[in-house]
Amino acid sequence: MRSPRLLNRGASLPILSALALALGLAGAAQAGTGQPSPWQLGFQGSVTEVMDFVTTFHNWLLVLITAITLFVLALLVYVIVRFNEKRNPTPSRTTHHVGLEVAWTIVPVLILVAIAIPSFQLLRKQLVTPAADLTIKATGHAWYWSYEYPADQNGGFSFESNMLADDARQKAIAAGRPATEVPRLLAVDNEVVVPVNKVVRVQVTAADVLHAFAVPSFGIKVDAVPGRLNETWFKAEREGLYFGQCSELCGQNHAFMPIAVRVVSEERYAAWLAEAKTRYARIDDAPRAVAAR
Ligand SMILES: [Cu+2]
Repeated sequence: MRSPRLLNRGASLPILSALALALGLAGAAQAGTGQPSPWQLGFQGSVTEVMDFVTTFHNWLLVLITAITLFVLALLVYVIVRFNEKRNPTPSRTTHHVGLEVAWTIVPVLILVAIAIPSFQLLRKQLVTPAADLTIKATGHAWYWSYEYPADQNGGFSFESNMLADDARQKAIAAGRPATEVPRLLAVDNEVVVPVNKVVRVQVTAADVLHAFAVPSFGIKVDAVPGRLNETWFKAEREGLYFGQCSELCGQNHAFMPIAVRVVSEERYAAWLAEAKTRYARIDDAPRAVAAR
Protein backbone atom coordinates (compact mmCIF):
# COMPACT_ATOMS: atom_id res chain seq x y z
CA MET A 1 0.00 0.00 0.00
CA ARG A 2 3.02 2.18 0.44
CA SER A 3 4.44 1.25 -2.90
CA PRO A 4 2.21 3.47 -5.10
CA ARG A 5 3.35 6.47 -3.08
CA LEU A 6 6.94 5.33 -3.36
CA LEU A 7 6.53 5.14 -7.10
CA ASN A 8 6.10 8.90 -7.24
CA ARG A 9 9.46 9.49 -5.64
CA GLY A 10 13.02 9.08 -6.78
CA ALA A 11 13.44 6.38 -4.15
CA SER A 12 11.57 3.91 -6.39
CA LEU A 13 14.45 3.70 -8.85
CA PRO A 14 17.03 1.96 -6.64
CA ILE A 15 14.32 -0.33 -5.23
CA LEU A 16 13.12 -1.43 -8.67
CA SER A 17 16.67 -1.75 -9.97
CA ALA A 18 17.50 -3.96 -7.03
CA LEU A 19 14.40 -6.01 -7.81
CA ALA A 20 15.47 -6.40 -11.44
CA LEU A 21 18.95 -7.37 -10.27
CA ALA A 22 17.51 -9.94 -7.87
CA LEU A 23 15.41 -11.39 -10.68
CA GLY A 24 18.43 -11.56 -12.95
CA LEU A 25 20.54 -13.17 -10.25
CA ALA A 26 17.80 -15.64 -9.42
CA GLY A 27 17.69 -16.56 -13.09
CA ALA A 28 21.43 -17.05 -13.13
CA ALA A 29 21.29 -19.14 -9.97
CA GLN A 30 18.60 -21.37 -11.46
CA ALA A 31 20.44 -21.83 -14.71
CA GLY A 32 22.35 -25.02 -15.27
CA THR A 33 26.09 -24.97 -15.34
CA GLY A 34 27.55 -26.45 -18.49
CA GLN A 35 24.16 -26.86 -20.09
CA PRO A 36 20.85 -25.00 -20.22
CA SER A 37 18.03 -25.80 -17.82
CA PRO A 38 14.22 -25.64 -18.19
CA TRP A 39 12.78 -22.12 -17.69
CA GLN A 40 16.26 -20.68 -17.51
CA LEU A 41 16.28 -16.88 -17.29
CA GLY A 42 19.88 -15.81 -16.85
CA PHE A 43 23.17 -17.08 -18.19
CA GLN A 44 24.44 -20.57 -17.55
CA GLY A 45 26.50 -20.92 -14.38
CA SER A 46 30.08 -19.75 -14.65
CA VAL A 47 33.26 -21.76 -14.08
CA THR A 48 35.80 -19.23 -15.37
CA GLU A 49 36.91 -15.78 -14.28
CA VAL A 50 35.89 -14.40 -17.68
CA MET A 51 32.32 -15.70 -17.36
CA ASP A 52 32.15 -14.36 -13.77
CA PHE A 53 33.00 -10.95 -15.23
CA VAL A 54 30.47 -11.33 -18.06
CA THR A 55 27.74 -12.16 -15.52
CA THR A 56 28.61 -9.26 -13.20
CA PHE A 57 28.80 -6.83 -16.13
CA HIS A 58 25.45 -8.07 -17.44
CA ASN A 59 23.82 -7.56 -14.05
CA TRP A 60 25.30 -4.06 -13.76
CA LEU A 61 23.92 -3.14 -17.20
CA LEU A 62 20.53 -4.53 -16.18
CA VAL A 63 20.46 -2.19 -13.18
CA LEU A 64 21.50 0.78 -15.33
CA ILE A 65 19.01 0.16 -18.13
CA THR A 66 16.22 -0.45 -15.61
CA ALA A 67 16.96 2.87 -13.88
CA ILE A 68 17.14 4.76 -17.20
CA THR A 69 13.93 3.22 -18.52
CA LEU A 70 12.04 3.98 -15.32
CA PHE A 71 13.39 7.54 -15.26
CA VAL A 72 12.25 8.19 -18.85
CA LEU A 73 8.88 6.58 -18.11
CA ALA A 74 8.46 8.78 -15.02
CA LEU A 75 9.29 11.91 -17.06
CA LEU A 76 6.79 10.93 -19.74
CA VAL A 77 4.04 10.27 -17.22
CA TYR A 78 4.80 13.55 -15.43
CA VAL A 79 4.63 15.54 -18.68
CA ILE A 80 1.41 13.83 -19.75
CA VAL A 81 -0.29 14.42 -16.40
CA ARG A 82 1.07 17.83 -15.48
CA PHE A 83 1.38 19.56 -18.84
CA ASN A 84 -1.61 18.38 -20.82
CA GLU A 85 -3.85 21.01 -22.42
CA LYS A 86 -6.46 20.90 -19.69
CA ARG A 87 -4.13 21.37 -16.74
CA ASN A 88 -1.75 23.71 -18.51
CA PRO A 89 -3.75 25.81 -21.02
CA THR A 90 -1.06 28.49 -21.52
CA PRO A 91 2.24 26.72 -22.11
CA SER A 92 5.54 28.30 -21.16
CA ARG A 93 7.59 29.62 -24.08
CA THR A 94 10.93 28.73 -22.49
CA THR A 95 13.39 27.22 -24.99
CA HIS A 96 16.71 27.30 -23.14
CA HIS A 97 17.95 26.27 -19.74
CA VAL A 98 21.71 26.21 -19.36
CA GLY A 99 21.73 24.14 -16.17
CA LEU A 100 19.45 21.51 -17.66
CA GLU A 101 21.42 21.32 -20.90
CA VAL A 102 24.70 20.88 -19.05
CA ALA A 103 23.10 18.18 -16.89
CA TRP A 104 21.67 16.17 -19.77
CA THR A 105 25.04 16.24 -21.48
CA ILE A 106 27.19 15.41 -18.45
CA VAL A 107 24.98 12.70 -16.95
CA PRO A 108 24.81 10.53 -20.11
CA VAL A 109 28.58 10.93 -20.54
CA LEU A 110 29.10 9.70 -16.98
CA ILE A 111 26.75 6.76 -17.61
CA LEU A 112 28.71 5.83 -20.76
CA VAL A 113 31.99 6.04 -18.85
CA ALA A 114 30.52 3.78 -16.16
CA ILE A 115 29.71 1.29 -18.93
CA ALA A 116 32.94 1.71 -20.89
CA ILE A 117 35.38 1.08 -18.05
CA PRO A 118 34.21 -2.46 -17.13
CA SER A 119 33.53 -3.13 -20.82
CA PHE A 120 37.16 -2.47 -21.80
CA GLN A 121 38.42 -4.38 -18.76
CA LEU A 122 36.37 -7.39 -19.84
CA LEU A 123 37.48 -7.13 -23.47
CA ARG A 124 41.10 -7.08 -22.36
CA LYS A 125 40.60 -10.13 -20.17
CA GLN A 126 38.95 -12.01 -23.04
CA LEU A 127 41.36 -10.98 -25.78
CA VAL A 128 44.73 -11.19 -24.03
CA THR A 129 45.53 -14.88 -23.61
CA PRO A 130 47.64 -15.55 -20.52
CA ALA A 131 50.61 -17.95 -20.79
CA ALA A 132 48.89 -21.15 -21.89
CA ASP A 133 49.42 -24.52 -20.24
CA LEU A 134 47.77 -26.31 -23.12
CA THR A 135 46.80 -25.53 -26.70
CA ILE A 136 43.99 -27.21 -28.57
CA LYS A 137 42.94 -26.60 -32.14
CA ALA A 138 39.25 -26.79 -32.91
CA THR A 139 38.13 -26.98 -36.53
CA GLY A 140 34.53 -26.50 -37.59
CA HIS A 141 33.25 -28.73 -40.38
CA ALA A 142 29.83 -29.00 -41.97
CA TRP A 143 28.59 -30.31 -39.53
CA TYR A 144 30.80 -31.44 -36.69
CA TRP A 145 33.92 -30.34 -34.86
CA SER A 146 37.36 -31.88 -34.98
CA TYR A 147 40.12 -31.32 -32.44
CA GLU A 148 43.89 -31.52 -32.51
CA TYR A 149 46.21 -31.93 -29.56
CA PRO A 150 49.68 -30.84 -30.70
CA ALA A 151 52.59 -33.29 -30.44
CA ASP A 152 54.87 -30.89 -28.57
CA GLN A 153 52.66 -31.03 -25.50
CA ASN A 154 52.42 -34.77 -25.28
CA GLY A 155 49.50 -35.01 -27.70
CA GLY A 156 50.02 -35.49 -31.41
CA PHE A 157 46.58 -36.78 -32.28
CA SER A 158 43.32 -35.52 -33.71
CA PHE A 159 39.75 -36.71 -33.56
CA GLU A 160 36.28 -35.88 -34.73
CA SER A 161 33.42 -35.08 -32.42
CA ASN A 162 29.91 -35.83 -33.63
CA MET A 163 26.57 -35.30 -31.93
CA LEU A 164 25.10 -38.39 -30.30
CA ALA A 165 21.91 -39.42 -32.09
CA ASP A 166 18.82 -40.10 -29.98
CA ASP A 167 19.14 -43.90 -30.13
CA ALA A 168 22.79 -43.71 -29.05
CA ARG A 169 21.78 -41.44 -26.16
CA GLN A 170 19.03 -43.85 -25.08
CA LYS A 171 21.52 -46.70 -25.20
CA ALA A 172 24.00 -44.72 -23.09
CA ILE A 173 21.31 -43.92 -20.51
CA ALA A 174 20.19 -47.56 -20.45
CA ALA A 175 23.82 -48.53 -19.87
CA GLY A 176 23.83 -46.36 -16.74
CA ARG A 177 25.14 -42.99 -17.88
CA PRO A 178 23.31 -40.16 -16.10
CA ALA A 179 20.92 -38.27 -18.41
CA THR A 180 22.69 -34.96 -17.58
CA GLU A 181 25.85 -36.39 -19.18
CA VAL A 182 24.09 -37.01 -22.47
CA PRO A 183 21.64 -34.11 -22.95
CA ARG A 184 19.71 -34.08 -26.19
CA LEU A 185 21.37 -32.13 -29.05
CA LEU A 186 24.45 -31.48 -26.88
CA ALA A 187 26.04 -34.86 -26.12
CA VAL A 188 28.84 -35.98 -28.44
CA ASP A 189 30.69 -39.22 -29.08
CA ASN A 190 34.20 -37.86 -28.46
CA GLU A 191 34.52 -35.12 -25.85
CA VAL A 192 37.36 -32.62 -25.57
CA VAL A 193 39.18 -33.35 -22.31
CA VAL A 194 41.21 -30.72 -20.46
CA PRO A 195 42.75 -30.44 -16.99
CA VAL A 196 41.10 -28.27 -14.33
CA ASN A 197 42.65 -24.92 -13.34
CA LYS A 198 44.90 -24.78 -16.40
CA VAL A 199 44.92 -22.07 -19.02
CA VAL A 200 43.72 -23.69 -22.23
CA ARG A 201 44.31 -21.79 -25.45
CA VAL A 202 41.86 -22.77 -28.18
CA GLN A 203 42.85 -22.06 -31.75
CA VAL A 204 39.76 -22.01 -33.89
CA THR A 205 39.35 -22.35 -37.62
CA ALA A 206 36.96 -23.91 -40.12
CA ALA A 207 37.40 -26.32 -43.00
CA ASP A 208 34.51 -25.26 -45.21
CA VAL A 209 32.10 -22.51 -44.15
CA LEU A 210 31.85 -20.10 -41.20
CA HIS A 211 31.18 -21.69 -37.82
CA ALA A 212 31.69 -20.36 -34.28
CA PHE A 213 33.11 -22.05 -31.23
CA ALA A 214 31.19 -21.19 -28.07
CA VAL A 215 30.90 -22.59 -24.54
CA PRO A 216 28.59 -20.44 -22.36
CA SER A 217 29.88 -21.56 -18.94
CA PHE A 218 33.41 -20.56 -19.98
CA GLY A 219 32.25 -17.22 -21.42
CA ILE A 220 33.88 -17.91 -24.78
CA LYS A 221 32.63 -17.46 -28.33
CA VAL A 222 34.88 -17.03 -31.34
CA ASP A 223 34.32 -17.26 -35.08
CA ALA A 224 35.69 -20.23 -36.98
CA VAL A 225 36.74 -18.86 -40.36
CA PRO A 226 38.19 -20.94 -43.21
CA GLY A 227 41.80 -19.94 -43.86
CA ARG A 228 42.12 -17.96 -40.65
CA LEU A 229 43.28 -18.98 -37.19
CA ASN A 230 41.36 -17.31 -34.38
CA GLU A 231 42.14 -17.72 -30.74
CA THR A 232 40.37 -17.74 -27.42
CA TRP A 233 41.17 -19.14 -23.98
CA PHE A 234 39.60 -20.42 -20.80
CA LYS A 235 40.66 -21.62 -17.38
CA ALA A 236 37.93 -23.82 -15.98
CA GLU A 237 37.95 -23.73 -12.19
CA ARG A 238 35.64 -26.66 -11.62
CA GLU A 239 35.63 -30.23 -12.94
CA GLY A 240 32.61 -31.22 -14.94
CA LEU A 241 31.11 -31.51 -18.38
CA TYR A 242 30.46 -28.27 -20.23
CA PHE A 243 28.49 -28.01 -23.44
CA GLY A 244 28.39 -25.44 -26.18
CA GLN A 245 27.12 -25.20 -29.73
CA CYS A 246 28.17 -23.88 -33.09
CA SER A 247 27.10 -20.25 -32.90
CA GLU A 248 27.32 -19.08 -36.49
CA LEU A 249 24.49 -20.08 -38.80
CA CYS A 250 26.45 -22.47 -41.01
CA GLY A 251 23.91 -24.52 -42.90
CA GLN A 252 21.48 -27.39 -42.73
CA ASN A 253 22.86 -29.12 -39.63
CA HIS A 254 24.01 -26.01 -37.80
CA ALA A 255 21.92 -26.99 -34.79
CA PHE A 256 23.48 -30.43 -34.63
CA MET A 257 27.19 -29.77 -34.13
CA PRO A 258 27.55 -29.38 -30.37
CA ILE A 259 30.74 -28.88 -28.39
CA ALA A 260 31.44 -30.91 -25.24
CA VAL A 261 34.38 -30.14 -22.96
CA ARG A 262 35.14 -32.41 -20.01
CA VAL A 263 37.23 -30.77 -17.30
CA VAL A 264 39.05 -33.33 -15.17
CA SER A 265 41.82 -33.57 -12.57
CA GLU A 266 45.43 -33.57 -13.70
CA GLU A 267 45.75 -37.32 -13.05
CA ARG A 268 42.64 -38.19 -15.02
CA TYR A 269 43.83 -35.92 -17.82
CA ALA A 270 47.17 -37.77 -17.98
CA ALA A 271 45.33 -41.09 -18.10
CA TRP A 272 43.00 -39.85 -20.84
CA LEU A 273 45.96 -38.50 -22.82
CA ALA A 274 47.70 -41.88 -22.72
CA GLU A 275 44.55 -43.63 -23.89
CA ALA A 276 43.70 -41.01 -26.51
CA LYS A 277 47.12 -41.41 -28.10
CA THR A 278 46.41 -45.06 -28.82
CA ARG A 279 42.78 -44.54 -29.81
CA TYR A 280 42.86 -41.48 -32.09
CA ALA A 281 44.59 -40.81 -35.39
CA ARG A 282 48.12 -39.48 -35.06
CA ILE A 283 48.53 -36.05 -36.64
CA ASP A 284 51.99 -36.83 -38.01
CA ASP A 285 50.57 -39.77 -39.98
CA ALA A 286 48.97 -37.49 -42.51
CA PRO A 287 52.11 -35.90 -44.07
CA ARG A 288 53.77 -39.31 -44.21
CA ALA A 289 50.83 -40.78 -46.11
CA VAL A 290 50.99 -37.90 -48.59
CA ALA A 291 54.76 -38.36 -49.05
CA ALA A 292 54.27 -42.07 -49.75
CA ARG A 293 51.95 -41.43 -52.67
CU1 LIG B 1 28.58 -24.63 -37.68
